[in-house]
Amino acid sequence: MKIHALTLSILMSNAALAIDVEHTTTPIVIDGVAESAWDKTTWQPMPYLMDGSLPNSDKDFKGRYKLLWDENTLYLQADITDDVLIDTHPDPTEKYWDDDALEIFIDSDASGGNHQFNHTAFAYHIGLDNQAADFGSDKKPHLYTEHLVSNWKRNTVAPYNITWEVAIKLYPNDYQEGAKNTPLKLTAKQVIGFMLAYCDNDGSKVREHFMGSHEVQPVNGDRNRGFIDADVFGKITLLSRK
Ligand SMILES: [Ca+2]
Ligand SMILES: [Ca+2]
Ligand SMILES: [Ca+2]
Ligand SMILES: [Ca+2]
Repeated sequence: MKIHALTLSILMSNAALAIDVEHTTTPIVIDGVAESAWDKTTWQPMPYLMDGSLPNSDKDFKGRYKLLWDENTLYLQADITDDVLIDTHPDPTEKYWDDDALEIFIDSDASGGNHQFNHTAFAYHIGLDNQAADFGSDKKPHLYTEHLVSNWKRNTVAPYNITWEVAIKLYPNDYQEGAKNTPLKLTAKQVIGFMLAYCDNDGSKVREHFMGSHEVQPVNGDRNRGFIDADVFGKITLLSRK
């Protein structure tokens, strides 16, 4: 019976991962404070270990998130519990994955495939300084902070969780490095590749926990595939306008 219950819970969690995203008629203010427009959406979990060790969810790390959309923007609210906030690399393009970072994976047309050194998909590593880094076509890290607006606030009461809001613009598959690129208009029924993760370091030399919203199948034991392969992202569907 125990195995059946476990199997059922895995099936249910995977079914819940095909996420429908509600439209918002009110733009979200990116200030790290959740406004009432968020109330109509449900929380999605981030329970999957992709690298490092599994954290204690009481205070070391726990995360969940919500999504909304309008014509120009995909909105994300993450609710993050993390006992130690750390940013030991002041250069936002240096080892950003070893600082605390919210990592948003976006594949605007769900094309999938290898995106490590191209922009058919993005892996935005947003540091505590709200800068967003990813690899460019020259195989070096670059900032793509202009693609989004990010802001977070830490709650003043235990467990001192963080409300982290991000407004993201989406770009087409033919995004050109260093050129003027026009963000996509979002439309109802659009299907987008999406995954969310958090890099948690609390003082170690390297990242301690890398937790994500989707279960990644390991390749040679490695589940840290999202920054390379958009096939491991989940999918979200934009619901009709209100
Ligand atoms: Ca807000
Ligand atoms: Ca932690
Ligand atoms: Ca794509
Ligand atoms: Ca941390």
